[in-house]
Amino acid sequence: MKKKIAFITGITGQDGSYLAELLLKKKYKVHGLLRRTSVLNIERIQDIINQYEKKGQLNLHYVDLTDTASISNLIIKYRPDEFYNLAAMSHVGISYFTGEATLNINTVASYRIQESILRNHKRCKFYQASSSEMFGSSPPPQNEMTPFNPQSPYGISKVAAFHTTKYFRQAHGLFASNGILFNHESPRRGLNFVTRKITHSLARILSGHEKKIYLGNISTRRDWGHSKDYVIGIWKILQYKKPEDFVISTGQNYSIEDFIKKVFKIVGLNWKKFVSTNNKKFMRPSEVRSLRGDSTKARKLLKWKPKYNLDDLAKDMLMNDLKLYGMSLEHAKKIAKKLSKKK
Ligand code: NAP
Ligand code: F7E
Repeated sequence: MKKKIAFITGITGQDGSYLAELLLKKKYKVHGLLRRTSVLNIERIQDIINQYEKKGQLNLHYVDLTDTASISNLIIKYRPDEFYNLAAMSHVGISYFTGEATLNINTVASYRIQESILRNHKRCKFYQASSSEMFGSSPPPQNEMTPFNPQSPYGISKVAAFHTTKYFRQAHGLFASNGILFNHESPRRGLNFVTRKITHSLARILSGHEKKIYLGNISTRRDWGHSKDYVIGIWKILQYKKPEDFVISTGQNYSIEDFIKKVFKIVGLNWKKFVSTNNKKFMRPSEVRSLRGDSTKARKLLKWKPKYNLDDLAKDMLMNDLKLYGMSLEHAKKIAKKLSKKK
């Protein structure tokens, strides 16, 4: 049987790397679209490059998402079955400073890709990485029927890309679906998202590289899952019999403070002595206070459900960061004991 061909933008990111692994295991031919950077940024996909590139099952292409021809040429040449659009300026806090660029990559690039699919290869299915940030100030629980009230340029860009996807579906008959994913994390999460900042900084504190973690508002609440579980949801959305929009979430939410407590408890350290909060640099002009997703639709129609809970996730992330600094959990606990006595 002919192997399915998938395109992934954002393959070098957290979700792109896990999704590529999943699809390669399912025998897809994967084409990763990446941007040129002055320093090669392929750390998260180095293992699959080693395993699959020579066999021709994984191909990487330089593309500029502001350049329609660079996208269209690849669609025309390889005629993908599925197109996963994961590339984005994905940091909400930074989007307040780079609003125009955020809209260009997160919204206009999505429009460009879908228009190119429509013109060149209409039977290609399209996935748009939509986000719970679109709900913004709408109170939880949020599901597919909840109104959007974005609170940041990032949220606005994702609402516009969401509607772009619906437009290509409804007006032009594309198989174009939105996955409305709530926060999801992993050992591959970028270092400046709050969960990874906490696990990574704790590893740095225990290894003597840092003294304190400086955070912003720790009272906000998020519904956190594991990226490994969520990429399965992403794939299932495009395997559904028709294009639709789905919320993917755990249904539980916790404050940032709860997450800090969980992580520090793993090594037995009192977090209050090591965390500074309400630092101006990390406060946002408008906050999304509470997100908790109702993913009943995905659980019922896609038979999707997460395996990881927040304790598993926190442990997975912390163990990885301890390892980066050459520490086992036992070793980390011993250092924590010493630090507790010192202060
Ligand atoms: P991520 O780790 O930040 O990865 C983003 C990817 O987009 C990276 O591969 C990045 O490339 C690429 N990218 C950024 N700007 C680009 C540009 N100008 N041109 C080309 N590529 C560009 O994000 P993630 O957590 O994997 O999230 C994947 C997608 O899901 C994003 O669209 C995000 O907005 C959305 N989403 C994420 C979450 C979440 O909680 N993680 C929740 C809902 C929706 P570089 O590696 O070169 O920077
Ligand atoms: O912030 C607060 C911050 O940056 C979570 C992206 O993947 O999920 C992510 O967006 C909360 C916010 O994620 C710090 O103010 C406190 O209330 O980890 P975050 P996010 O903004 O929820 C959505 C669903 C996406 O789609 C996005 O792409 O934590 N917070 N102190 C802090 N946040 C950061 N980053 N750094 C702090 O020091």
